[in-house]
Amino acid sequence: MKALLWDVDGTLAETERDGHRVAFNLAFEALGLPWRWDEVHYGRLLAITGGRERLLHDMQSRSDAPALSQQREALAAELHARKNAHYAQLVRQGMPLRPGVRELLDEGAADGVRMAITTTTSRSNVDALLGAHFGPRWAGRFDAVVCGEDVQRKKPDPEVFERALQRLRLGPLEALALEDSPGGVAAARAAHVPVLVTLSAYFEGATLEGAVAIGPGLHRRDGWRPALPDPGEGRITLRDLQHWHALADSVSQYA
Ligand code: XBP
Ligand code: MG
Repeated sequence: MKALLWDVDGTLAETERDGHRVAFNLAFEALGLPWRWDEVHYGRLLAITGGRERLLHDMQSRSDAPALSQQREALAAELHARKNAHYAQLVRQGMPLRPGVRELLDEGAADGVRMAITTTTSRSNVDALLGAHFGPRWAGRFDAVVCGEDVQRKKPDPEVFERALQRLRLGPLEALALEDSPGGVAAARAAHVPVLVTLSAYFEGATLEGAVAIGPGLHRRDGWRPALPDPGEGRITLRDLQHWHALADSVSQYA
């Protein structure tokens, strides 16, 4: 296991429920639109990757959305730009990393494991979140940063992982992806990258297949499937990831 490939939304922080969703609603309000996305509705919309794509999808079921597709595109672009500006403000005001994330990033770096960001959110959103936590030179902590603008097809397409592996010059089995959602798992699997799932608020009850391990978060050692040989107190460590990563070779789910 030579690299960790980190998803952003839901994996590094609860940015979907507390960040993007809230920011979309602020953008609707700013443009005088009566649309509001509550937590349940937004959860359904997460099946559509990409904020602009999500807006266009939602407009299909709104009678007060513009009739012409060109107008819809323009409105989605405007809303999306505003949403990202609100999002950046929200994360600067304080958007905690999920517990155990910072510790694992630090441990991996100290141990020589390479780090990459593999997200299909916009680069400005990643910059806002990681800049708030690690300062303006946050990108120096990562050997590759692949975002929505860098791919032609967003998750669940494997392109984001393929690009990261190219940049790292690694094969898929030399990496471990960290994800929180079915779409992320599907993308990693399609790229033949072993994937571990730290379930986020929106996907706690999701059925996920093909992950090397699924658990409630990197801050605890219990509640994981498959269970660790030595559960108990404490957070998930690099050694635990290596343990699960080694299972990927033996259980042949990635063959
Ligand atoms: C997350 C997404 C994004 C965000 C919103 O992708 O689907 O669309 O919800 O960000 P990932 P944008 O799981 O790969 O991080 O508005 O920038 O699309
Ligand atoms: Mg995610």
